[in-house]
Amino acid sequence: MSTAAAGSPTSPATALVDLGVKACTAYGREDLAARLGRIRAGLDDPAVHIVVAGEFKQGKSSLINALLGIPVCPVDDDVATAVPTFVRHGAEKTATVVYEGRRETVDFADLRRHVVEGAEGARPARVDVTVPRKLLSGGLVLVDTPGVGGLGSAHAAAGLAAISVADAVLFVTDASQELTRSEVEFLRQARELCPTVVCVLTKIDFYPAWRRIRDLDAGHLRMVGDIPLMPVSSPLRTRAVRANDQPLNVESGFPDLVKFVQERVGGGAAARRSADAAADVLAVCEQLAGQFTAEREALADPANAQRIVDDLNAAKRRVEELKTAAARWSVTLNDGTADLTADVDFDLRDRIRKITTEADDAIDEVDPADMWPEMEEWLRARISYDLLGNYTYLRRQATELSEQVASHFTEASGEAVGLLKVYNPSFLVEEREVEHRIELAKMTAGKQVMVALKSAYGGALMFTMLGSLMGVALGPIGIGIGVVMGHRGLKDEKKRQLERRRAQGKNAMRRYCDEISFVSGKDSRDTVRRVQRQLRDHYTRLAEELNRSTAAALAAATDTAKRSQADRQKRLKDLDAELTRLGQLRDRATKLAGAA
Ligand SMILES: Nc1nc2c(ncn2[C@@H]2O[C@H](COP(=O)(O)OP(=O)(O)O)[C@@H](O)[C@H]2O)c(=O)[nH]1
Ligand SMILES: [Mg+2]
Repeated sequence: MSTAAAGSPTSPATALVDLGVKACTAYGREDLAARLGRIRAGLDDPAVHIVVAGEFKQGKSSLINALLGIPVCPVDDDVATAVPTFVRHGAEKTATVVYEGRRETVDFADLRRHVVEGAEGARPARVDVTVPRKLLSGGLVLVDTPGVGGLGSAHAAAGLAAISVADAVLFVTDASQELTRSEVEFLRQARELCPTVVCVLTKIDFYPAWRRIRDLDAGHLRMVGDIPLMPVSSPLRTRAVRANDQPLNVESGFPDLVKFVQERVGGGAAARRSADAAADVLAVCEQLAGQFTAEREALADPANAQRIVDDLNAAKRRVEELKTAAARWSVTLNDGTADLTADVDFDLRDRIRKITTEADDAIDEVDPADMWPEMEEWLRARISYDLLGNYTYLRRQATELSEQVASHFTEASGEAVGLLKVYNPSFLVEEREVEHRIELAKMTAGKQVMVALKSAYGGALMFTMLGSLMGVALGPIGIGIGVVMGHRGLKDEKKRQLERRRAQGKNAMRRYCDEISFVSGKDSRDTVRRVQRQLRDHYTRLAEELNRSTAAALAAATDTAKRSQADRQKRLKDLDAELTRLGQLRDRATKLAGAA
């Protein structure tokens, strides 16, 4: 990983974290320095994923090519993109086809062969492409997703799943007609999963009535929430770039889109990362300052020194409890994980049960011989949406669990800090501070869950998972009407055969649903386990940090009794200097956390 360049959007945060590391090292707290080191590594890796989603043939691949000014993603009139393509910055054009478990470098010019529908051989999970383009040099990654006819399909859910770990979504719809109901529904779900969603209206060069469509779409978007709409034309942009024609470029609508991508998306992601980093620096400052504050107060007010030591002893016992296996946070985490597993499993079963009932009812109404392809398509779409619903549920519940665990720490450490506050109201500011701490705790709590989820899916793996699920065949259905039909009882025979087809159809649906239940049940149990591990490691480290901080405060406060008068004055001066320095670091961190 390269070091974030000076002048990058996260460089103020990097500088702040570096100062924090210096402070931790100076005070002998390599545990806190290590924590900030991990944060810094995160800042150094600025990958910001923009997923380009939308229905089949709306112009997703063309949009990426026009944005970059070079043909990267294959655009075709009759063949669809079948594999997600990740386009990153690189010194040279390269293309790597990623299969489950192996990677294969291919000729850039040959890319098309691998990403379109119907390519021979094993279907790759994704394709990684690098191109030397300035737009991407800050870490932007554009993800071209497979399109399919009708967003109600399995691919749409795969797209949504990728969106759940994306930094932004460019939703592409062309100006041939207003947003359909399924498109609006997709946007609604994307909005819940991703902080930044923008709707791009393509082909405005081709549809003269695009302004009317734009206005209609804007109306739909207002119902969904804060989603900007940007009309563009990819061919105009391509021509403008080739001819270096500024007015034409403006007409293409791309300057606004580029600005949005750079500022709102790139800037937004950088701001979130910076705020996360600042939150950690603040937490570290608090732990470092606690020690000095206690010592300072004991020195300044020898009559009270014993009481301070007693209080710190009590605080020490409280945070020591955080380290034991019987700690309440640990119980909350273990019980919560068991509940989460059961709840997510129940949610999945409940969804599948409803689907099965619906499918059975539907089959009773029709002759599967006529309707089977439609039923298959319906079932796949329905299941993939419910799988995603199940995943969203998991994510929400896991975040809540992490917040519950965090609250035990806010309580224990809050009490410790609150205790010190009594002696020095000037340093550890007002009540507002408490709310601020809870906000920060929540922020870190949610972040831990996302870290666990992202490490598992990495955006592309989710595609593969859903993709392979969708590959489960429903199996052929015997369509033997009239084959074994005798001359007698023709009507009865027809009825009997219809019943048999219905039973076969129901069976096939059940088998498919069982398979889905099994595979995704296992997947979500694994995911919950990963979340638990992440939370356990994070909060175990935090417990250890708090223990060291409290122990250091106690030792320092106890030592004050041994100091001579002259020594005391000198030490007081030193401590004031340290606290001022830490106060400055805190102020910087607060400002940065607030700026986001
Ligand atoms: N006139 C015009 N055609 C476009 C535009 N964007 C895409 N197309 C065409 O629409 C078709 C589908 O585009 P493609 O990028 O493959 O769509 P995707 O399936 O969403 O990736 C292709 O024939 C493109 O040339 C546009 O802005 N204007
Ligand atoms: Mg495409």
